[in-house]
Order: sequence, then C-alpha cells, then structure tokens
Amino acid sequence: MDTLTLEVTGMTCGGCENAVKRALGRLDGVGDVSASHIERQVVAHYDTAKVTAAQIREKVAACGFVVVD
Ligand SMILES: [Cu+2]
Repeated sequence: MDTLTLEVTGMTCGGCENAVKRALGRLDGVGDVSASHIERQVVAHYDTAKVTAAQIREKVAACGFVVVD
C-alpha cells in the first residue's frame, strides 16, 4: 500500500469528511482513508496495482472539493 496525502479545500464539516471517505472507499484498491476539514487534508492508503493517485484526486474533485496542487 502506498500513501497519498492531499491538500483539499472546500470541506467544512464532518459530513464533508464522510462524503470523501465514502467516495474513496468505493474505489477498488483504496484502503484506509482519513479526512480532516480542519487540517484541509485527505490521506488515502491505496494499492498502486489497482488504482492511481490521479483517480483518487479525480474522485475527491467529483465530490465537489478542490485538490490543491
Ligand atoms: Cu460539510
């Protein structure tokens, strides 16, 4: 498992955190995910053989949040 740490803006509460965690959890190859709107951070553990960092970033964006480069 690799670890992807993203700076994410737009999350404002625990509901946003849960939305990200649920969405990423549905991606095959994604393991534990933590999200914090206070730290503006999403950390995802993932299997590089099954899913790419780009796919994870796209999924966060699809939730309506902004991944900061
Ligand atoms: Cu929220």
